[in-house]
Amino acid sequence: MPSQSLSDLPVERARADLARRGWALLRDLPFTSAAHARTENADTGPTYAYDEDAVRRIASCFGIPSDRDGGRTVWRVSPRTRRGRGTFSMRAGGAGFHTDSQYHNRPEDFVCLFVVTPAAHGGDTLLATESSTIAALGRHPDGGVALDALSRPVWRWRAPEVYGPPPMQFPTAVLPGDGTIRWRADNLVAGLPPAQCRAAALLEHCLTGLLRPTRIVQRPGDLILIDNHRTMHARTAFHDPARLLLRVRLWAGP
Ligand SMILES: O=C(O)CCC(=O)C(=O)O
Ligand SMILES: [Fe+2]
Repeated sequence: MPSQSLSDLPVERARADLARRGWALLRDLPFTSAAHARTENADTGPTYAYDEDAVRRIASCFGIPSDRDGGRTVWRVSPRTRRGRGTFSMRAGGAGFHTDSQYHNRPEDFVCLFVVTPAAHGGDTLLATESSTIAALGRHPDGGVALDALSRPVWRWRAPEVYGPPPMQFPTAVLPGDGTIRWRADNLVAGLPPAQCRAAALLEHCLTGLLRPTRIVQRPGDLILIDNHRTMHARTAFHDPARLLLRVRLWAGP
């Protein structure tokens, strides 16, 4: 696999992509090493080792790593629970469109997904910006009503149990109209009023049916860099227990 040294990373190009379109993709980065063939099943492809210091150094080119949830800056995203409802980073299967840390008053600014071992099949990253989400809502006859409900500061989310006691969250808007978005459907607080339930369902319908997301078929050595205020991410279904990503959330630099 061709790879570059840390000093020739295309940091400026990635920053420009991030600013212009809300995400960036860097390929063949030097944080994965020698592949180990998976002998048990020729269909699955090799697994890769990784250098956590290199991951931290690369992430730090784009911001300040956050250890707020889980107490560590580099979080392994790999299937390790059979609970179908476990948080996205701990189970196999698909993940719906969301922004990270939506349950905090101030979500981190960027999310880095470092691809160590992609799933043998599936597990692709899907990306949807705030503007493409509003455009998708606009393609539905009830989209305007939903957008009105989504723009009100009345939305709250439950924090995943694995991260400890939940933060106290002030209600906030999903689409406040300032170019940002905050969303995750499966851990909205329970007992929403009917109008909010309808808006949430319509947004999910638009995200699955009326949106043309960007799709990234992952490769070892990829860094998918996401503006967590402007772009949602999702993943397609997968089963491969060896899939491994490393997630680093970042605060924008000073
Ligand atoms: O597994 C993925 O592709 C993304 C995981 C994710 O969105 C997360 O851990 O927040
Ligand atoms: Fe995520």
